[in-house]
Amino acid sequence: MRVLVTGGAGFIGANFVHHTHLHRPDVQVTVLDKLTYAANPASLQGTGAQLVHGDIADAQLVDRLVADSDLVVHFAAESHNDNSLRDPSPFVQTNLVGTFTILEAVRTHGVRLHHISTDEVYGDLELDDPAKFTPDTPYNPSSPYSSTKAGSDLLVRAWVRSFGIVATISNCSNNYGPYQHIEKFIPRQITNVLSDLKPKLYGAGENVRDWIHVEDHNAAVWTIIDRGRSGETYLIGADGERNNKDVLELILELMGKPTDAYEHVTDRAGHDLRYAIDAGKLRDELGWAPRYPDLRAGLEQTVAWYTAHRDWWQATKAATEARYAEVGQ
Ligand code: NAD
Ligand code: TDX
Repeated sequence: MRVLVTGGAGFIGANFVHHTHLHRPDVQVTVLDKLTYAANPASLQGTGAQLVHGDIADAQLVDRLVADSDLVVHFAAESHNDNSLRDPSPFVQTNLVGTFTILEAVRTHGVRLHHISTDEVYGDLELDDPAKFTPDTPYNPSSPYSSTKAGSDLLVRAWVRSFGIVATISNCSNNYGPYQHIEKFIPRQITNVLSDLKPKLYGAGENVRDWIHVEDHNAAVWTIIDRGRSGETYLIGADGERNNKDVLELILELMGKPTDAYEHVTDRAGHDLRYAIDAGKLRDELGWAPRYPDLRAGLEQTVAWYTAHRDWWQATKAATEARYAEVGQ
C-alpha cells in the first residue's frame, strides 16, 4: 500500500509516520510537506519515508503524487490559533485552497482520502455544561484557524456527496507528545522551564482542553482507515478534560519546581472556554480505545522527551518567545 501523508514533517503527521513504520511495515510512505516554520524534517529520521518538499496548493505536484498513491492522509495545515489571529492569510490559503487542491486530485484519480480535523470546528462549551461534542453538534468555529478547518471539512463532505469521492473525516481534541512545536501550550511550558523562563498562562487558566496522547490519535486514524465508512465523521478523544492551570501545575510538579512558579499573561482574543469530545461512535462502531489515557504518565514521558532532545527544539526557542513577547504573551 502506498500512502501519501501531507504535513508529515509536522507534529501529528511525523508521529503518524513513525507509528506506520512500526506497526504497518507493508506500507510505503511519501510525505508531502511545505516545510514551514512548524516543520522539522529531523522528526522523520529512521522512518524510511520519502520526503517531497512542496505545497499542497500546487495542483500539478499534488496531482502527480496522488496518482501514485492508494490513500491520502491529509494532516497539512496551518495549525496555531494565536498565529491565525495575527495573520489569517496562510490559514485561508493552506487549509481551504490546499484542501480543495487535494480533493480535486483524489477525485481525478479515484484515490481514498482521510481528512484530519479538529474539535474546534464545534466552537466551545460552558464549563458546567454536561454536554460534549458529538458528530451531530452544529459547526460554530471561533478563530480564523478553526473556521478554515471547518470550511475544509465541509469541502470534503461536499466532494463525497456531489462527486462520490471515498473519504472519511476525523475531528480530534488537543494532542500532546513528542515532536510538537514549542509554540503550543504543553511544550512551550516544558521548554520554558528547561530554559529558565517562567511558564505563561493565558488569563486565569480556567479554559478546559480535552487532552489525548498523539499515539492514541494516530491509532484511531488507522482504525478509521481500516474500518470507517466513507462520508462519515468520527470524533477522537480520550476523556482527558483538564483546565490549563491544572496542566501547568502538573508540569511544574513533574519538573521539580514550585507549582506557582509561572506568570499570568494577556488572554487570547476570542479564547474558547472548553472543548470535550464524546468518542462513543469510534469506540462502539469501530472498537477503538485509547491506550495512553493517563495524562500524568504521558506528561512525564513528554517532559523526558523534551529534556533529552534539546537539539530538536533549542534553535527555535528564542524566535518563538520573541513572537509571543510582541503581543504580551
Ligand atoms: P503542525 O503545525 O505541527 O504541522 C503542520 C505541518 O503541515 C507542518 O509540517 C507544515 O510544514 C505543513 N504544512 C503547512 N502548510 C503546508 C502546505 N501549504 N503544504 C504542505 N505542507 C504544509 O500541526 P499538527 O499539530 O501536527 O496538526 C496536524 C493536523 O492535525 C492539522 O490538520 C490540525 O488541524 C489537526 N489537529 C491538530 C490537533 C493538535 O492538537 N495539534 C488536534 C486536532 C487536529
Ligand atoms: O503559552 C500559552 N499559555 C496558555 O495558557 C499557550 C501557547 C496556550 N495557552 C492556552 C490556550 C489554550 O486554552 O492553552 C490552551 C492550549 O493552547 P494551544 O496549545 O495553543 O492549543 P489550542 O488553541 O487549544 O489548539 C490546539 O488543539 C486543537 C491545536 O493547536 C490545534 O491545532 C488543534 O486543532
